[in-house]
Amino acid sequence: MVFPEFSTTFLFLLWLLLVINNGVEAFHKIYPHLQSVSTISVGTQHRTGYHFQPRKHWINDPNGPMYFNGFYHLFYQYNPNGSVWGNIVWAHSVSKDLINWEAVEHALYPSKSFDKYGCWSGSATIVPGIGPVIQYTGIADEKQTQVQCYAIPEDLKDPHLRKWVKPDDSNPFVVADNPVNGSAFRDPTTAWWSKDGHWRIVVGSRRKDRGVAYMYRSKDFKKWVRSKHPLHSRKDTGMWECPDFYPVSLKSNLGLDASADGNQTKHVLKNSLDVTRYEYYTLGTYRRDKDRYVPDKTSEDGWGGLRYDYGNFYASKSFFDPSKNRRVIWGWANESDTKEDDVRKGWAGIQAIPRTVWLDPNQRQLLLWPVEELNNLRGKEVNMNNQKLEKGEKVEVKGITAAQADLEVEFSIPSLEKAETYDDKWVDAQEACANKGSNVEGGVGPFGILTLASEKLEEFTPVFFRIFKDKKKHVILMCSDARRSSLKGDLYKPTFGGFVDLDLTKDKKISLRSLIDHSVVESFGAGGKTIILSRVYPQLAVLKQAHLFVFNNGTEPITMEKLKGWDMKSAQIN
Ligand code: DQQ
Repeated sequence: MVFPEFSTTFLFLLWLLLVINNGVEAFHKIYPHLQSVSTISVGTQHRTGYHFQPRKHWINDPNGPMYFNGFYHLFYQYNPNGSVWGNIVWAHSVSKDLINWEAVEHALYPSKSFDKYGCWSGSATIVPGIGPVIQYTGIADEKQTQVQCYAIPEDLKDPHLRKWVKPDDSNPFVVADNPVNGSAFRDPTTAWWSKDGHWRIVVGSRRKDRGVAYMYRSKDFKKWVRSKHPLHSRKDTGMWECPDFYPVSLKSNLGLDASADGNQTKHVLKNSLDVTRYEYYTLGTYRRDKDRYVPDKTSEDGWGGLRYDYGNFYASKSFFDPSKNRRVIWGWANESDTKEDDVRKGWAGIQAIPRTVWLDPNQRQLLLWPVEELNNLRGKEVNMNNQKLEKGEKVEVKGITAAQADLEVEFSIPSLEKAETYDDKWVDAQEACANKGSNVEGGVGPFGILTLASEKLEEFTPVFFRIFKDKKKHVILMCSDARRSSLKGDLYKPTFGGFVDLDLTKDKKISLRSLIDHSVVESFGAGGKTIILSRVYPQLAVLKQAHLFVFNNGTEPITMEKLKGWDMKSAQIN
């Protein structure tokens, strides 16, 4: 994203957020009168079949994901009393496979003077000899002063770790001291250990309009001191929420523990930007000698940087899963529905499907892919191979439940000759997607799929590629367009878009996987290089009335080399 007069724009956005939120610093929209309106009956039409959600009410950030003694744990920000943000506790579910979940007691809720006004986001660290420790942000007063607190399991022998206690010793373990701004100081990361005998964590913050990752270190995991300088900071990015900092291997697809050291690694720093409600990450080097993180020159450090997801995906958090030697990322997908409808349907928010993450062999970006356990939900399968799609042609994928499906398609493009010239005036991929929608005829593309489509196409959510020529190379655009997703008019219907960093000149093939689940279309382009999650609310294309098509609206014919589609069974969730 390019902001020409950036600081002015930034200040305007910040001012707008402050006004909208009545002086409370940004984050979630606040509706005091709806915060404790409990639902009487839950609307089922758009509930998901296999994406994680509680039985009712509001959910936001994933918190403290971890694997311990045979169980995955997912905690999440939750309002037990209503379908908008407020009354925040850490709800808790446990799982053997990351897909089917059992709800247990809330792990953290306001109970101490230091978290009387809320238990906000944080992370878990498995500390050798101690066990899991949760570090989270407590809201200590009505002014929303943020302090960092910790909790440990009451009984390590309980496989579900149902009860958590907040020891009086060293709690809160950090309060903001000069120059840290205590009203913008939250979301501690998982800790990592270094050979100098210290644990370290990062806490998100901002100094004026500079996003900051303050670093703290400790020898005993109780007393923490702030390092001389932050791990990293960046001007004009505003408040850094939910930072995540972890190593990735240069050698293999396997994940690494947060403390992994050595010269065969690179580091990732991800921040969720409160001002835009998008995230970005950089790849870079963690200079342990200097205690600083330095992003690579190939990674843009700011608003226009790389994203895990170019759609509705925020406050993500990763963890290392030692049982499968992988790193897994969770992220929250908010509703795009109106507040009134959230309250009416009695629930709001889902978690995206957990994604395994590793470094792209090109070393310029990450790759993310749904955890393999998701495939266990695949039921009936359809196959359509070697089908040519001429300009304007579309074919229906029949025989599966299009409202709850998993689809993998591989397209091949005979020639790139007809690719249109990329217009440099487009500010970003999202704008290019809005200008060149799925119905706008092109040279190479648009081609892709029409998800959650009604029979006569009054409603559909297209996910598609379009290929352009630029000065030196081809530009591949991937779009997920919610503009025609619902006959309901008053919704947020964005045209999300991202570029795909793929060299098409070699084999001229590109793949697309889409996880379709009633009100979510989660799409993975080119094996997880570019991902877009859209939330949509069709009125006609629901349940058995939903259809799925493959289409080409470019003049160059496209071949659908392989298509596999599956009915997805519902997961057992909570
Ligand atoms: N949500 C939490 C905060 C975090 C924000 C509050 C991000 O800790 O900064 O519910 O969505």
